[in-house]
Amino acid sequence: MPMIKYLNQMGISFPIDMRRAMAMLILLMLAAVPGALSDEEGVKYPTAVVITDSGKVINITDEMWKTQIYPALGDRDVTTYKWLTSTKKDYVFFDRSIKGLNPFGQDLVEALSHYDNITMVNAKEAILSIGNLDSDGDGYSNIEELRMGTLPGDPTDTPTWEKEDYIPQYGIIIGLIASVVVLHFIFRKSSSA
Ligand SMILES: [Ca+2]
Repeated sequence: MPMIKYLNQMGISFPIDMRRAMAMLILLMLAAVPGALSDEEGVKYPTAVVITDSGKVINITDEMWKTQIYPALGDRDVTTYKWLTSTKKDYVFFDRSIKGLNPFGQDLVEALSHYDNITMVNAKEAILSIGNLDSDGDGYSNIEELRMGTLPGDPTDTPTWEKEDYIPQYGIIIGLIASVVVLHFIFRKSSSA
């Protein structure tokens, strides 16, 4: 209970019922925050198999997704949108269950088959080479979506949806901070009265 402890350290005392109510409020809000804040560190990306034009078979492993392909999304030539810290980054190439490739991921793997190995530079070129395609068929090209922060492999995520995706996350955090500030002043006032 770091919040409560912090408030108590500030020398605020208040009736036990108020304390309980406040604890409930903070618990409810903290319960809602992890989904918005966590980086989902444990995600393991599925292996995709590529047969290159020269007949070589390459397994794109979790490690290769993370060390060669995802970093290409951080290249300014591709996009300046901060995909690598986005909560949606796992769904750039994969379906919502992260078990298989979405249409954009499939097009990328197809584009990668023209290279003899998977490097960050090749991944960047491959992403740019399918930039003008509209892999998910939602009317926005892949590169437009990558630049506007929507998923190029998910037709339900288009630039018009963008705002709805952000407001809930920040709303929770702003709400949490605001309620702590307000409670602080209420209790300081009541304890000095
Ligand atoms: Ca699209």
